[in-house]
Amino acid sequence: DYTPKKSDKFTFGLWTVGNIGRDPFGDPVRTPMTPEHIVHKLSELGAYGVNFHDNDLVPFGASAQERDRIVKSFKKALEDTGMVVPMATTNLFTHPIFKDGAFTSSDAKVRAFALQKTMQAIDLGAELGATTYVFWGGREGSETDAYRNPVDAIKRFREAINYLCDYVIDQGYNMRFALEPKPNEPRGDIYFPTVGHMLHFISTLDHPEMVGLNPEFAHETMAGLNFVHAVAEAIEAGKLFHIDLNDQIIGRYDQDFRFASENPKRAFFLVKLLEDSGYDGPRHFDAHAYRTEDEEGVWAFARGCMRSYLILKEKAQKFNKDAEIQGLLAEIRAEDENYQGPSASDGYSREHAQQVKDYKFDVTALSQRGRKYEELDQLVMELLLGVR
Ligand code: GLT
Ligand code: MN
Ligand code: MN
Ligand code: MN
Repeated sequence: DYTPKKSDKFTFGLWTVGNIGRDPFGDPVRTPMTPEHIVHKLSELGAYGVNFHDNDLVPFGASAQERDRIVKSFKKALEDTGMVVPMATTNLFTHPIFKDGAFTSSDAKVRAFALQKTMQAIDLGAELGATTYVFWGGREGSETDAYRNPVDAIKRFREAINYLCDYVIDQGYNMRFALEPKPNEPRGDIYFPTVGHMLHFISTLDHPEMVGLNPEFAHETMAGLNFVHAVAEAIEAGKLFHIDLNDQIIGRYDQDFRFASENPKRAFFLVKLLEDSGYDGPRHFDAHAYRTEDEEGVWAFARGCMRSYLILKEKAQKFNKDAEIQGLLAEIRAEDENYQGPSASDGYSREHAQQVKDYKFDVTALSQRGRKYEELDQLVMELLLGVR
């Protein structure tokens, strides 16, 4: 049975199930729910935790007393349900002050305000137990490069992240940063558009060990990229600190569909990669219900995200146990494994290089060998389509 358990570590953002269905062409279609109500409902559905932007919880400009009252009531909902807050983040995109960016804004006062807002939000996250802090720079970009040199934007973003790492260290918080790339929307182009761009950027920071990735399925997909490969690169670099799961059609606007609703095959390879890799962080759904839905539809959406993950996880286990699939894989790998000649994994030496240069390859035979991937992929499809 596919009923989620806390141990599955499914999480949702307050802004995801809380999405009221506003879009660029239309007004909200759902009434806002309180954070406490969301926590209770998600817990009933089997979720493990909830994430938030500072302003999902505490409205922009709230007084200190108001903040404390809100946090107290939210903490009570967490205590009553056993729900946790694994991740928190800052809203650096809704308020008009961020129209030209936050950490990369061309206005020094706006950049300093973004630091102030983020440190306050980090304090809030730490108070509620968050150990991962996400940076999604939705407004860090441009529609025209006529004004700001993009090299300056990169330097400013680095200064801000370095500064905030020092802040976390100085406060003694148990917290790591996870940077979330996106190619565009809401800006025409966003700086650091993909996982690969972010990985390099991280290697230039003062505390690279504190900073990793929060890749999102929809974001690489919008750019026409293979999300599974992007996640693999993050995993291999030891940088998969968090993950945003949803679905998306290539080339469209930012859809944030229910997980696995659009491309279940890609979702399957993702779940398989996550499960096989031993990733043990939260499985966070950064998605929202169709605008056609009422509150009941929102919970159907949330249930669907978790259920599809568990179904695909079971499929991944079946893939690993299926005798025909494993037999075919073994057959495909046999020649590779039986190769006795010199290879790159031996490491370089002048003598070894000479051996490689002298080695006689049967180029014709190697070129003519079929890979049997059609057969293998069809087995995967039949597994997914439920006839295996
Ligand atoms: C926003 C965005 C997401 C980010 C969230 C965190 S906010 O919904 O589309 O991808 O993860 O800031
Ligand atoms: Mn997103
Ligand atoms: Mn996201
Ligand atoms: Mn999205």
